[in-house]
Amino acid sequence: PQTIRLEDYRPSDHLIDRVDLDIRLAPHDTRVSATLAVRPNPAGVPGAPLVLDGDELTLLGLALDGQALPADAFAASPGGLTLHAPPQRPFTLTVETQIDPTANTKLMGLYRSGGVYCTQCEADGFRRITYFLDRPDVLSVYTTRIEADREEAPVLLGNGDPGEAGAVPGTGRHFAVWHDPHPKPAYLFALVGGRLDRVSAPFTTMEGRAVTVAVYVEPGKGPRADYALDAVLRSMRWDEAAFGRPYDLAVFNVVAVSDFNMGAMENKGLNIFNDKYVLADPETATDTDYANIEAVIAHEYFHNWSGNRVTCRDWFQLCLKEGLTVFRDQEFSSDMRSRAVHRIGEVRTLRARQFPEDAGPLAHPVRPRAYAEINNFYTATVYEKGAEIVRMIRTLLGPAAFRAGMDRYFSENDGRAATVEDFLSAFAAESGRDLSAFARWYERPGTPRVSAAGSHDAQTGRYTLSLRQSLPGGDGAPLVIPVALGLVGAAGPLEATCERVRDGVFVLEAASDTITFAGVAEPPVPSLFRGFSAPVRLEMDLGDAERLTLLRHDTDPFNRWQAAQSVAMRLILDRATARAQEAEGAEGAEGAEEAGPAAAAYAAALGAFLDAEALADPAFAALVLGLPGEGDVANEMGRDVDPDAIHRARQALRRHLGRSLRGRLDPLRAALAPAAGAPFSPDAASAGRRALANAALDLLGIADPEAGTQAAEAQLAAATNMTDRLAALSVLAQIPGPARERALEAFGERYADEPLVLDKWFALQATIPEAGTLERIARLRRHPAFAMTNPNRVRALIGSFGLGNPTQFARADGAGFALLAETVEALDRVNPQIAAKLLTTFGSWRMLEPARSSRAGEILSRMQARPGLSRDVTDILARTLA
Ligand code: B3K
Ligand code: ZN
Repeated sequence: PQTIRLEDYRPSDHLIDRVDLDIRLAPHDTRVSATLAVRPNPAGVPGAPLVLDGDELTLLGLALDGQALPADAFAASPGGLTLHAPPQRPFTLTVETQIDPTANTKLMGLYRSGGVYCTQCEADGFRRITYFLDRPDVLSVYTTRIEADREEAPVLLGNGDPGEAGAVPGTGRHFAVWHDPHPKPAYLFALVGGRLDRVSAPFTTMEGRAVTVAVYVEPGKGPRADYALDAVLRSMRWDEAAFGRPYDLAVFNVVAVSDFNMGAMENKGLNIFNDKYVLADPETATDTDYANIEAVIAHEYFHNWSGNRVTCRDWFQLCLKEGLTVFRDQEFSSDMRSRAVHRIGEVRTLRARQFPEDAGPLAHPVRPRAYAEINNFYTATVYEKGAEIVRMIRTLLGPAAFRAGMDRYFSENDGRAATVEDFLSAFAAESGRDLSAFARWYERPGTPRVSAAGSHDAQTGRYTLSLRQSLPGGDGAPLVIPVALGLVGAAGPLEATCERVRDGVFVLEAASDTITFAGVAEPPVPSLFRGFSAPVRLEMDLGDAERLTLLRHDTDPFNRWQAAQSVAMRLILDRATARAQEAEGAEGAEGAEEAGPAAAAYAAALGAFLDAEALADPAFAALVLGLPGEGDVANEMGRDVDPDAIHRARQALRRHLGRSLRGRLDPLRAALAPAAGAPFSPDAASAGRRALANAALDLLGIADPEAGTQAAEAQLAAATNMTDRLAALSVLAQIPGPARERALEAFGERYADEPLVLDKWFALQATIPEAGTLERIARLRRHPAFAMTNPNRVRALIGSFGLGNPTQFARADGAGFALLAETVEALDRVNPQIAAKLLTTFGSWRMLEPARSSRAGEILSRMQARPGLSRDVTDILARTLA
């Protein structure tokens, strides 16, 4: 495939100021008539041909200023339309195309989901609707007339504000016209037609504009849309208060569909969502689902400014809208919930998804320099690391200059397609700082390492801290790294001074640097990267006792949590590497799992922590109790990874922790139980209590499987909400035996008609870390609810296996890799985008020990030899194997 490079960017030779669309929906024969107001771009090449993008289109008619074009004036194929010598003045081009939305299983362009017509145009789906300059720097004002059968599609929605609507006399059809006054790139175009229920609410903006907010869902599911509707209203208010950004149309519509390639899409005034991120009620949604709905609703809404009003010049600038909008939705969720708890969640996601990406063959800069298939760059790096960059700007500049920079960025670029340079220059202008060295964050792939060493001089009361940065494989100029830090003593935080630390932040700009604190009477424990102030790996030789001091006394909740994680990580690593060295087969007798004094000290510290604080902040306590994931441990090892050894080591530590805390678990669960008859509330405090109670149940399950089974069965029977029900089922799923099979079967039957709940059930079974799971997955693939055409089902069953079941995915016999590869190959013929995404589960294959990695390599190479793979899969394969 052809490589597209940032350095080759040049403006379009033509612009399209207005687009008038007339779309007549029909299941197989949809007709699209597009009238384009085209003019030469003064910044382009004069006299250049007009080259319109297309993808699987059938051209039915073409006219220039109302006159049919002679055959030799143009060239057309399903993949494009070229006018060899277009007029060098403004002109109108009318193009008629035919498309088949029912046959569109790629879910890009116009397609049908459960009978509902809907669209997905980002990144390049609009060219599957009509021939167009399908690039984000061509902005047009759209008017769309949608026509459909009145029975089949009583609801017709488009971008912008509604206009004329009515019947098409004598046909059983009707139409609606939508006009969007805000110029936008084609990727923000959308329409919806179908039979849908609606919930709505009024909103008045800070400017006094009256807005009607509505959420559309499958018939009968209206009540499940209330939470999402409320989340829209809260997002609108928050963006006004936090960023001064009001909404700008008379309506804001959200539509939930069941077949969707990603989470949701920010089309102007008409956000289209995967129904997983809209539908919620206590019976079917977990606390995590509620939190995700709130976050995704906010994210798409916030794009109205960061993405739509200010869009991207080209796809290399994707982080400009995505990283920024993730930052904005993280801030929103932090304000709605607990900031500390949310921050820990953000970092867990970053480490679980972005760090491995950055350490493997798919690593790329936050602003990539080249791509073969842009849809493969909607990655954790662009999104999550992109958000961390924005967060660092705020840390470096402080909240006031940050806000001023944001205001300037929005006002300078409103209605424009901007670049990362435009973004940085707004902050430079407001703060008077030179951000050119900081800009390296956008260019360098890989996770930087910062190593730290400290020494205390009791005589002078000085503490010296040396920091050194390095980027794997990189020898370029250093990065600008904000290090939020403080010192902690045996009995609490220390008041120490260092003139190079401002507002608690030292900025590491050189490859290495040393700072000195005065007034340090006792040997301190440094608390570095508070709040995870930069996306780096910190290497520091702290002892467990020092880390446990941080857990106890640090003022920074993130580093308190981090301290417990670091101790657990070292314990797991030590055991996993010792195990890996012992000739294998030693699925240790219980005796071999005897914990040493270090594990005992860790468990004792967590016990004391629970006694002191569990009930004061249950959500935080639940996080402190959690061990690093198996993937985190693998990533920390970096090479020669044996997932079985990691799994055993982690399980052993969990078991030890559970047994040590055993006496506390039942009382804790009892203390956290809601009052009988109390109504369910998805708020953060209630969710936190459930999280801690379920963490206790989980420890009970591993410490004492018999008691755990009983408690989980009881919880399953009594649960009044999906959070508690699924948590109980997850505990049972980890304990082989008839109780597990009974519970799984009953759950599957109970929710047979609830696809989103069945997804949880598929995912849970796919992640059981046992050899029998492969057989289970083969069975579930034949389940009537499973379908390759539905991305949620595929992600639930196969994606969860690849991402969440390291021992079985990376089985030594290669059977797990083979399962993934077969699915990717089959799926590639249906939906290449999802196939490519699934294939990225192989991203860390080179980290595995030689036997496993050579199996993975063989399977990937075999796939590469197959003819007819999509560009999406070909691109991921080539990079994964490179
Ligand atoms: N902007 C969309 C993602 C589009 C993905 C295209 N392959 C959703 C979001 O990030 O808000
Ligand atoms: Zn986004």
